[in-house]
Amino acid sequence: MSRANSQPSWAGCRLPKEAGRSVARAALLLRPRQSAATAAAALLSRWRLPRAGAMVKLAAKCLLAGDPAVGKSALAQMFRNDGAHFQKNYTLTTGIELLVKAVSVPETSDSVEFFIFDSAGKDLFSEMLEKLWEQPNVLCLVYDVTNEQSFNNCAKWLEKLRAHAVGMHIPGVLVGNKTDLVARRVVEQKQAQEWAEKHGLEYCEMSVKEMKNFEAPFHILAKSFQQLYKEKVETFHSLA
Ligand SMILES: Nc1nc2c(ncn2[C@@H]2O[C@H](COP(=O)(O)OP(=O)(O)OP(=O)(O)O)[C@@H](O)[C@H]2O)c(=O)[nH]1
Ligand SMILES: [Mg+2]
Repeated sequence: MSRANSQPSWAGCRLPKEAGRSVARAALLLRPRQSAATAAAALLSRWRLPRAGAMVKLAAKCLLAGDPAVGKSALAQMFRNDGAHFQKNYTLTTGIELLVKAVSVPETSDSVEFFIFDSAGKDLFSEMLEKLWEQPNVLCLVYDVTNEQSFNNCAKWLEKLRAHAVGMHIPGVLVGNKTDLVARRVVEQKQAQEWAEKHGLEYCEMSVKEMKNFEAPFHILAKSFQQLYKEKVETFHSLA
């Protein structure tokens, strides 16, 4: 979403205020014999689309989900503090903690500001907080490579996300955490990667404890989200 104006949402991306107004006006201005496409094109021609190549600042609601104790909060804190602090003691999250941090989209001048919703993994709490899952833009789904159940439950988390984003494409990344616990590992990379691919997710592994790769999920999501935004803008350009 462009942060220059207020931000109506459109299929997971946010577009400038004029776009929202124009599209809303399309219905009103549609004349009896005019097709929807013609009306939309007429209106979009009045809306100034971002110039190709212009620097874009996007913002995205990022759901951080997964079973209890897989390391979601440790990841969120580590990411926010640029690797300065590893949360050694387990403090069960009982609600949703909101963290905000911007990242540059790799190999571009664009950036994405993530509003990270660090969600409770425990069912009792997560079910009470479903309202806060509404209108997500991206998903960071974490499991623990030493805990098979946490991997198996990723299907449940994904289903839950999709119920909150019917008809929308939500870029997501599956993250295997705690790779430092080599001897205790039970979920192999290949297995998880295949599952991620099958479900349309990117994949990466990390050890928050060893500060390995903890920024990777957000870089991946920034790239995917920016890509989605560009596709939406191109679609609008082609209509205008
Ligand atoms: N060995 C190891 N431990 C980790 C790693 N990341 C997190 N932990 C530990 O795992 C425990 C649980 O971490 P949290 O981040 O609180 O887990 P969570 O997913 O937020 O759990 P809920 O809030 O209950 O959903 C803590 O004791 C962390 O220190 C890691 O990469 N390696
Ligand atoms: Mg937590």
